Amino acid sequence: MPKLLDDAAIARYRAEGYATPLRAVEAAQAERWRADLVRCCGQAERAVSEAGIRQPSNRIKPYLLFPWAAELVRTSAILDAVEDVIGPDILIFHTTIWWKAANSAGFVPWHQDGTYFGLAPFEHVTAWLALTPSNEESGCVRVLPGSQARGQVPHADEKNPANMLSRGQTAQAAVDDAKAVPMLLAPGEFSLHHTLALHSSTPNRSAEDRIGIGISYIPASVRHVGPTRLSATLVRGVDRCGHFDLEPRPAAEADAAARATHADSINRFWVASEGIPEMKLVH
Ligand SMILES: O=C(O)CCC(=O)C(=O)O
Repeated sequence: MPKLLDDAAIARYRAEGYATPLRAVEAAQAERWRADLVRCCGQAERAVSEAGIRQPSNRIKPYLLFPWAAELVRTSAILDAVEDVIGPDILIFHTTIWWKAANSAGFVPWHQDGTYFGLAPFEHVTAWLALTPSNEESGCVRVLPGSQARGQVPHADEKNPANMLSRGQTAQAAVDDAKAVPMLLAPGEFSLHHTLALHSSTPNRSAEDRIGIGISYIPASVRHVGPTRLSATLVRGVDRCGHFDLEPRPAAEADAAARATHADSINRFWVASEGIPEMKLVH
């Protein structure tokens, strides 16, 4: 019995690689999280992403630093939908805050998340939660239906200062832009996309920043293929596999223990990234 998606939505996710739009929380809660996010993650170490430079670290895995973010990634409606597609034992492998400033040039080229994570098998799903309106004007995520069935396609680094992926990773595959589906989301809504689904986004031409969080959930059975032992957060069910060291939830906002956990987790991730060419300088 599915928890949030119906059978048709699950069948569509399997066939087309995505599900959208889904309601996570009411708009008022999304606005509280947006304000928390601006307060805690607003001071970027760099204002605009540049190919070849990593994301500001407090915009990566913020759920290890901030109790509000730890609550966000455990939103029951999101976990229910994730459980419907990957099963009941769920870990968070990664999370990125996607912040596109108002009227800015930043874009995300066509890519597959699975290229960079070094996870096997390809069962990871990204939940993308909108904290501001995400539409065609503000540069919402667009997905190519059915593209996950192509399997892993080659990617190449295409340097462009406006490319929001850290080294400009771009799928070297034919993409018919006319077939792209914009995943339109109101604040508090989320989409799911499969780790092999080709997706991209265009610049934000609206007068408001477009802010969303991409949360990478994996079943506990998925493992990382590199030699570095990584950490992950158990958010539902039981970890019977032990492929990752389990991360603690932050007790207080960016306290010493939370900062140490966050630094350790990201350091291990970056060490692993250096060892897997496709993961180097991941987004
Ligand atoms: O937020 C965007 O524009 C891109 C998001 C993305 O690539 C992802 O969540 O995997």
